[in-house]
Amino acid sequence: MSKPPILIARAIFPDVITKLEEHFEVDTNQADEIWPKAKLIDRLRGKHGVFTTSSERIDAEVLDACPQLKIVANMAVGYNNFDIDAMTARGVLATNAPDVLTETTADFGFALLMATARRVTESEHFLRAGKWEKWSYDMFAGSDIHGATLGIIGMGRIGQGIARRGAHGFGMKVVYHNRSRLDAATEAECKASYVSKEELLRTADHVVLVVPYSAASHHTIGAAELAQMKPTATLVNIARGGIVDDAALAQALRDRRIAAAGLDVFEGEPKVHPDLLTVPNVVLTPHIASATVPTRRAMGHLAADNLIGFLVHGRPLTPLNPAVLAAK
Ligand code: 8YV
Repeated sequence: MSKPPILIARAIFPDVITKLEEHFEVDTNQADEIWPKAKLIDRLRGKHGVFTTSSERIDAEVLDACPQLKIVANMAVGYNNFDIDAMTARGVLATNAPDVLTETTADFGFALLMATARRVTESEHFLRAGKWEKWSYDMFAGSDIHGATLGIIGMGRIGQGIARRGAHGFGMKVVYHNRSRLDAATEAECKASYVSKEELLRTADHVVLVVPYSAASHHTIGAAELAQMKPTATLVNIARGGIVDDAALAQALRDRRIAAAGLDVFEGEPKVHPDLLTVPNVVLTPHIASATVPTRRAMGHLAADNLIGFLVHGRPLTPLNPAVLAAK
């Protein structure tokens, strides 16, 4: 029997490709070219499944051009690159890659928070530029992490990981805001208290954003919210570009409306708002929160296992639109 054809839309670990080749006729983009939509459609025609990253947008136009497509497996927990309704309407299954990246991403959230609050990159640039001539009492004096109030917006698995690190590791007071309140046991485990968004912005010393991107979460932080924060506060975004109004943030950083920001994601990335590149009090990283070798490998294998689970055995591991399965 011939193997079903699939596409791997971006470069990935060779062992993930090998695993998929056992079950499928595999077309790859191992050169890791950034395909325009027309090229993606061209390569996707006739394929039964596709392995995507969050850079590939799968919408109604793509789906209509590729009617053989049965499953889109994202190597990412976030799936705002998918039009889920369009997939469900056409009976196409969507899967993501949750859980395997939770702790790694929470680690990075903390790394970015600490680098931001303690001005790590700003001071390194100063040193590398040969400007370090003497010690002085206020040189790169930042703000404390231990004992401070940590405000987390978006208290899913990664948000909870950041809360646990803050509360248990650094003795922080943790407050959170989320669409729904956590159960009492989870709140106790994270030592986190539920507050309104306004109270969080007003009281937190450090605000970390871990909310999924949607029309409802677009510009969760804009000029009005930045104005509510303490002038000594830091803001960290490891969620998605578009959660923060980057132009408003650059202005707030320039005006010292808030002390500093740490950003791993950007509106329109990989382009970065030019004003963010010129303000000194921001730490910028290129969307690497999940980037450890074991975690990226686990994400790749989970996406592959979803393709195999569904197309070979009829049982995907982490479906996003299970209504498609029920309709089969
Ligand atoms: C990925 C991410 O690196 O999982 C997510 O949602 O943003 C990152 O972990 C990236 O999206 C690759 O698909």
